[in-house]
Amino acid sequence: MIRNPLKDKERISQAMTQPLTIALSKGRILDDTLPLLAEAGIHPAEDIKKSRKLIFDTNHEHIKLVVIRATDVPTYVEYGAADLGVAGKDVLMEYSSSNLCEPLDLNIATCRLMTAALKNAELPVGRLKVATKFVNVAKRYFAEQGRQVDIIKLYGGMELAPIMGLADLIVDIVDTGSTLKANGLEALDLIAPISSRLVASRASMKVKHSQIQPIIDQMAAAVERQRNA
Ligand code: PRT
Ligand code: MG
Repeated sequence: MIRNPLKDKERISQAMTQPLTIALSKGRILDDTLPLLAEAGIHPAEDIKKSRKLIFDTNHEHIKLVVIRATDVPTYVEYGAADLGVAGKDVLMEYSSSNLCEPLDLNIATCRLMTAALKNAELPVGRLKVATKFVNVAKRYFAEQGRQVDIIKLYGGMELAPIMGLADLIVDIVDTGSTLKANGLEALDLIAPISSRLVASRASMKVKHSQIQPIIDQMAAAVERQRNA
């Protein structure tokens, strides 16, 4: 199909009456998000990756982008400070709010949320010590498994915890597995496959439906084109 970027812009602009803010996760998700936004006809007014600004105008008068920490995206969206956001499913599972919905799987920044332990470790039969930054996800997961656990909250470098005897298991993101391997750990169980999602609040999906839906549609088409590329 031959694409006409001007048409995308018109389609989105026509529906625009009120300001609309999209919250993007900085870091690795951003690299994959910008091409999708561009395919949907939304272009930042300046190079986000070269700027220290946190808020950006776009080629659409009414659309602004804010670039924030991945874990802050659901908060901005839930409280209506942003209308749409892009965040990893891991972050959304951990945040877990019934006020949020995920209108689109962007199929980017894919990885897996897994348990891992020292290679060939014998895990205790009783209570397990689990180190993770995904405290809520881990609590839910082990409760479903009927396992008694003590969750130890860490902010990074989870792989170190079993090595230092701080924990029996970790719950962390695995992509290629090379970080685990380099630290003598092995992945055990899959908790969830992860990709980044478009996220909106249920309230703003209602109130700004005519503005948000064309953006979702354009991005869905861009995701589909990438899938088939
Ligand atoms: O870094 P900061 O604390 O600011 O935030 P963040 O770590 O949340 O941001 P960022 O940019 O590192 O990751 C944002 C999102 O990217 C995550 O929420 C996931 O949805 C997604 N993602 C995709 C990943 C990975 N792949 C990934 N490989 N997030 C993290 N990793 C890390 C992982 O934590 C582990 O340390 O990479 C390592 C594992 O990779 P392999 O290839 O060695 O297995
Ligand atoms: Mg990181």
